[in-house]
Amino acid sequence: MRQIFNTILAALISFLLFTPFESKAQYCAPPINFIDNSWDYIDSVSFGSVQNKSGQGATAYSDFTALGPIEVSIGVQSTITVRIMSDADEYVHVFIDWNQNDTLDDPGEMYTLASGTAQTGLVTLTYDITPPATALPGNTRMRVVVDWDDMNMGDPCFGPSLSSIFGTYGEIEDYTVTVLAPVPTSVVITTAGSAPAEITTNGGTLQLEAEVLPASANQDVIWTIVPGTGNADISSTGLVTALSNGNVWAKAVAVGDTTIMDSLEIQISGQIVPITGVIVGTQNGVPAMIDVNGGTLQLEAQVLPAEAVQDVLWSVIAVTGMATISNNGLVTAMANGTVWAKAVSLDDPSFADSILITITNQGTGLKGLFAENAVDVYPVPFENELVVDLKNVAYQGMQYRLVNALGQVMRQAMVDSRQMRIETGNLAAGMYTLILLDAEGRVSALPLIRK
Ligand SMILES: [Ca+2]
Ligand SMILES: [Ca+2]
Repeated sequence: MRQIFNTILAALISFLLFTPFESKAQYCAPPINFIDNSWDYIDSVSFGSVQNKSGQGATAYSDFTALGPIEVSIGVQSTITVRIMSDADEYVHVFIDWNQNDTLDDPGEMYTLASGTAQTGLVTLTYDITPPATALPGNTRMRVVVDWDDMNMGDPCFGPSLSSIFGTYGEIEDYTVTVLAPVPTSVVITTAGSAPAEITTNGGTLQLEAEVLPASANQDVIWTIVPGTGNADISSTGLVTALSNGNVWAKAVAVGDTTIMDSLEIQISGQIVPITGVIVGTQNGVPAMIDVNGGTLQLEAQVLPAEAVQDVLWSVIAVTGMATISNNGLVTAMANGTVWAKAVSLDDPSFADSILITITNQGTGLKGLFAENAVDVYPVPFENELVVDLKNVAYQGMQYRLVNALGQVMRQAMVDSRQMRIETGNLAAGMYTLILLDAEGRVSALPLIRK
């Protein structure tokens, strides 16, 4: 029968001597002088890379914190094996200070490997330990305790409980456990509030969120933007700011493993890009000339920068020749000479460019049907209808065109009757030119005002 070896006096000394070491500034030191490890002790501990056959210690407390590493990953189960020398009725606990606050028995920090063993002699105990998601990565303390008859009632400090007043039996071993953040397996990008993955306002923003899986892994990610047809900025917290229209990819790379990432496509519209210039040229860079009777020349306008709105308004300004131009920059020659073709940015009309076009080989030039009073036109100014009375002019093969101030053809047809009625109800008010083009390519032109 084992003996209680302490006196009440000794217990009182114990209380007085060791109470100061209960301070939580450091891990508590068990009162080894009052613990008898000759009957029951920790024979070996196996965990991680540590296989420590300690046997019966010289004292009832041993510090093995220099051994290691014992690496465990948050959320990943690891098995600890503790072999004890049992005198029956042994209570075996493992404490791990997951939150690293120097207290070993916070909730979730104690694992009970045995509660009153029946066997005597060497007994092997195992336990599967899964570090909780709240565990802090880094080195922390593990304490293995064998406590006969539960005299310390799960106290990792073997403090001044009633039992310790009379001395106690068992052994305590401390180790260092290295807690590893779990390795990321995937990243998932979503928009905050499940908003559509788009930005539609000028300079607008979109908040993104990245979840690193498993949830216990380091949640930090590095955000970048991969431009597509558009462009954007992204902050370190995943806030996307639109720069130009088109699509971009937002990318989040897990800090815990930079091979783990996700991308999300974002559509950007509504961005106003400041225009820096307009360049007008001919399609395929051909010379700026028309040398075929009634021929055409396709022009092109490039608005700078390329991501700016490309819409332009085309017009022609007669110099010595005459031409019309379509909405798409197609110039049609009408009379020999030169004309300027001009493109103005619709987004910012302060930017424009022009090209001088030389026109040759058109019929035999101008003809003054209007100056000769050979044709009557009325009313002047006109509004919803323009009447052209050709009187005695031979009009077979003759065309008419009604051209606006930009040189765009608004009405055109073959002349099919001596007295034509041209419907002009939906034309905008402003300056127009009525052009008669006879079968020989001769041009007569008359400026008119639409009310
Ligand atoms: Ca031992
Ligand atoms: Ca703790």
